[in-house]
Amino acid sequence: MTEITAPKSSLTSGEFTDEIREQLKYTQGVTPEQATAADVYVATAAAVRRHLVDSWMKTQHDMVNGDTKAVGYLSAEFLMGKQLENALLNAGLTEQFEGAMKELGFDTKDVIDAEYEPGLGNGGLGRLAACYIDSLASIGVPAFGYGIRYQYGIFKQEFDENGKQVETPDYWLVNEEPWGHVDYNRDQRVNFGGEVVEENGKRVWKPAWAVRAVPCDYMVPGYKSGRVNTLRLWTAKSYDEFDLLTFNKSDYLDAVIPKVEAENISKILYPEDSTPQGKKLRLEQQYFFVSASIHDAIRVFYPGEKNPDLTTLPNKIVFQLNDTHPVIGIPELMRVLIDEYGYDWDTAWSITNKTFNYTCHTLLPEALEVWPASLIGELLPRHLEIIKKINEQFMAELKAKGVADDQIERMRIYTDGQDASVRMAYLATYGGSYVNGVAELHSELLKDVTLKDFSSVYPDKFTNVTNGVTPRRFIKLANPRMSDLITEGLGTDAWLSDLEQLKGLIPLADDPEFVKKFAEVKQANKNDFAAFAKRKYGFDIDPNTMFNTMIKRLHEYKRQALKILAVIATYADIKSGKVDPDTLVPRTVFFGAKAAPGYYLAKQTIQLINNVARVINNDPATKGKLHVYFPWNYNIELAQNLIPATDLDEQISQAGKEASGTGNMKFALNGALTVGTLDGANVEIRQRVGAENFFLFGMTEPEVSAMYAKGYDTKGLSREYYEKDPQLKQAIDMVADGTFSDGDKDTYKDLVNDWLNKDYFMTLADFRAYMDIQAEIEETYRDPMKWARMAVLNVANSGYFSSDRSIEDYLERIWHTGALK
Ligand code: B1H
Repeated sequence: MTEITAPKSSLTSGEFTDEIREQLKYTQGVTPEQATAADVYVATAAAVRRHLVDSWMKTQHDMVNGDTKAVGYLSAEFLMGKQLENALLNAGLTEQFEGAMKELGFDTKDVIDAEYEPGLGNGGLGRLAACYIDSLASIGVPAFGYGIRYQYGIFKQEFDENGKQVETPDYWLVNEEPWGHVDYNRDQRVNFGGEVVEENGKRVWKPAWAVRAVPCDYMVPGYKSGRVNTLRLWTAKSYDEFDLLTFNKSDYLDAVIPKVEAENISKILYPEDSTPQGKKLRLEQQYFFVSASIHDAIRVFYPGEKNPDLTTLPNKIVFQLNDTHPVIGIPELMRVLIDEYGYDWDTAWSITNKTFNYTCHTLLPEALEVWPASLIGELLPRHLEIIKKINEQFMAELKAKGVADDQIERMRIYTDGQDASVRMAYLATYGGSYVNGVAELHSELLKDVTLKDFSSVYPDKFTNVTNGVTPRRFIKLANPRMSDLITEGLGTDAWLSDLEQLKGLIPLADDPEFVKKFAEVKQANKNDFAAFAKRKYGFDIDPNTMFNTMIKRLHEYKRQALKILAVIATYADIKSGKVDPDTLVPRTVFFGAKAAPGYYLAKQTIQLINNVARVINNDPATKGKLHVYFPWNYNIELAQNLIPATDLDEQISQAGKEASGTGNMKFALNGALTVGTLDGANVEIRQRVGAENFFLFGMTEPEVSAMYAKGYDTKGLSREYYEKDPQLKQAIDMVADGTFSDGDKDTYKDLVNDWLNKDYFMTLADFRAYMDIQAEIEETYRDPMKWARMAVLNVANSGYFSSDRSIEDYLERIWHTGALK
């Protein structure tokens, strides 16, 4: 074994060029003269991988042979983004790459662009998983990310001529994908269906069909840690390939069906964010990757052992359940221990309980997965038996603790009766050691509302870990200019692995020279973004306007509707002459958002935004004063380009609905100011950057609750706001009267109807406060040095929101492990 090495700075550009040439020749089969940027990308990726292999092997060796417990992060989503630049950074090869591209005559941008972005996640939850595996490797904690290698990631979003969202498949594997290594020799068998029979007094599962889980391994290099972990994503393959060869000619098409069905399991990512669909295929996906991963961990940690002592499993690995999606892992580990390794129930329970922990990412009741017992019984009959037994044990335990009968009834994991079902969040809470929310407010609400019955019985299980983001991708790579300025200001680049060091910038907020440079960086980023948007979308953006951005999934609770109504209101004021456009701060409003394909009101909101953009951008009355752009297909690349160019970030969800948010952290760390509600991690951001450097508005969570109690959504109270506020009324009337639908009054009728009669997320009730804070924002923006100073203070005080800190919190509060020695 070679020693762990810090990133190799000793390699010269010339040597790296030779390595790339060699890959071009022996792998791609092209000369440097024939090579395209795509060839060079693949060759460079292969060359970088080679530099990581020794550290990867050493990390695995140390993990298996040492006594540092590993982390298994079980997640249905890993939204990784493009890999090349990040791998170069973490391997310490960025400069060599730049030199090599010069030598080979390629633009680094073209080569980086040649990579197809893998979209194996929906949004925040998937991106958080990606940030966490980066931080685990950077801190040096041995870890596996376990998930699914979907063939189709999150859909590609386009807009049709009416501004409607159109979804097209994201076949990210069209071209060579140089990062993953398919390991056919480390496959796992995953069984489904069939029945459970009694044999020699034992329950024995006789499955009806099986799928072959084949791992594809991705190296996860730590930043300057010399450690490289593994992201293991499973692909479903059929065992029936062989039968195809013996097919009866007339049955050829039928002969292929089992293969197609088996391979469907890893075919596509469900594009639902927050509202899971209780579909059979989805449960198959969940069980598929979780079962394969658990067996894989046993294989890794007890190599070659026929009768491993699995009572030591909790000392070898701790599994983190990323939301309810992998919770079937709890009955699966029970089954493996009892049926496959012969442990008794109590021993198996003790092992399982110590091995799992659960992170909840939501407060929306509809987002907590509940599976029909009939479906679990059909696909996983043995698991259903185990779940029922867990439920019985649980209820007996509650009874013994003196919990009241009605509370016990409410807490059932398995609900009896006709519509018998299994509540995965309850199973996870009882079956694991710890439950955490993802921001302080969220964790409090989890304890006090969503899982109140559980926290009253098991208060010590509950904890908080506030989310974080990786500064390597979201500061260093996304914002190189600001990174250089920070390094210059602090006199070191050590902040990249210890983000609290940004505090050292606080005194520089009072240094006009530094603040001026900071403002110049923002301006340069805005110029860059305008050029990028011209190239990529054909937009003509004026970089000398305020860049005001709202990028996130389209969901009613996030309230894109509030933002667009405010834009419409301002537009109306200009049109009616109520406001002289020359008195306004010129502003460019950006939206980026995908809607779940079946989410009707969200899709109508997208259509409305697109048409407001069309009307406003073509109206001479607002030219140079107010513009709206909606770049389609919001993804990690767009985030990396737009966040560093943004002046004002929108985090305007209804209080009590956004579990944390992570975009809010990325913006604050890139020197954008936030306009936001007291929701999710906004609360903690504001606490840290200072109330005077944050634009707060809107109802608080208790005010929202009181408003529901008054019957806001059930008694149609939103209409009062509409009637009483002429500016709001005018904005809604314009949507209704066809201003943004070529005169057609029906286009947005369901949206308007919802606003006026239900408005569950209280957009109308918060409208006035939102308009008022905009006036304050404008006044502040008119003083560029003041704004830039506030932005510096946002950066300086946001170091807490590094995912390295989140991981340290998980290590201390939940995982009880640490870095490899
Ligand atoms: C979050 C999800 C989610 N919470 C179901 N819940 C999904 C739920 O495929 N599904 O069915 C997919 C995703 N995602 C987000 O997690 C929260 O809304 C954010 O507030 C939070 O920042 C993020 C990471 O914790």
